[in-house]
Amino acid sequence: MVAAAGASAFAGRHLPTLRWRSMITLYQLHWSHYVEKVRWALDFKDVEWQAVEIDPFTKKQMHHLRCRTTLDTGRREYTVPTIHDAATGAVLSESSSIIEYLEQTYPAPTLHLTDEVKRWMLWFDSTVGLAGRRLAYTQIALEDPSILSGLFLPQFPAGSIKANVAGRIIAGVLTRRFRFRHNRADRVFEQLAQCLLTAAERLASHAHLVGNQFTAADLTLAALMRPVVLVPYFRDHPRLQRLFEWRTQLLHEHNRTDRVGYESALQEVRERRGWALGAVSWLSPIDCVPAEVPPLAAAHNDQQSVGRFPLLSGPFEYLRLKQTCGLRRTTYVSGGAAAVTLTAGNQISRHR
Ligand SMILES: N[C@@H](CCC(=O)N[C@@H](CS)C(=O)NCC(=O)O)C(=O)O
Repeated sequence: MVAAAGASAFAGRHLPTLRWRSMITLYQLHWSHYVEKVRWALDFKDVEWQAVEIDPFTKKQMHHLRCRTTLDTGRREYTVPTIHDAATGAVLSESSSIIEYLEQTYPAPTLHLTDEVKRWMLWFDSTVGLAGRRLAYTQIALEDPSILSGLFLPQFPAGSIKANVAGRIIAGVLTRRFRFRHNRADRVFEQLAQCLLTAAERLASHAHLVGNQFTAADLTLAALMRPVVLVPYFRDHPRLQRLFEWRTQLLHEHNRTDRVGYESALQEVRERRGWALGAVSWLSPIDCVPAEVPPLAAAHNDQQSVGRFPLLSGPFEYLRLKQTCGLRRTTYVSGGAAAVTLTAGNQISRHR
């Protein structure tokens, strides 16, 4: 289901023949949208790289790097993307810091890292990246958790009992890690809508977010929107259709793969069943006023500690999520907003 699932080393585009010349090692979970942001920057700058797929549970491939990120909770953890540049000895995590490093070390072609571009990047990292991940995982956990074992435990054959049970346990652990049960209280939909609608407003009259050329801000938005496509509330949002088109066009121009395994897997399930969890019970139509891009000093990261016994507490969290998530079934129509009925505002009205 997932390309290269289970591989311990995942080839960059110049491997394997040029492995000995590789300059940058990219530590990754291949499905991470933050990782895709860095892969895209590396390819754009035509820097040679190789990827190391990490174990998502132990992250043991990264332990020698001693480069951890500080989460919003204050905990310090290994995160991907992290790079090691053999040419300079630099080791860095945080996708936007990595892009700044690449821009300084490999300046051409440029990603135009002006202060304005950096502000957009950090806002997208802290909003589109986090909220998109949280809401897409919520959808998968509730619609078909076995897809999660395809990502985290690819050695379990798809469709097997093991994969189904493991998927539910992972769904529980992720529920704790990303606070799925608090999506409403944390106003995750609203924050994501405001950021995307602000970008959409700018892109309605410009081809790029900043200036007249492709910058790291465009790259960041297009890469980090990938999980958002899985969330029907946004996928079918009438004021975001042009933004999705802009993204598709940009991916096409830059030869980026548009779809990863978990996305196709969920789409297949939705098409087979004919429904998705597409309606959000508590949301009134979002009449978003575009925001100013906030001046952030660093990207937020909302990952939480999963506690001491996540395998025991996870299933209870998952059951409670199912009871309280507030998502309702809507008819699933593949291919976008065209066939969707909407109320006067933005809320999808196809309850079954
Ligand atoms: N702000 C960071 C976010 C990085 C991040 O959260 N990466 C996730 C993968 S999407 C991760 O490393 N997760 C490891 C874990 O959950 O333990 C960036 O821009 O690089």
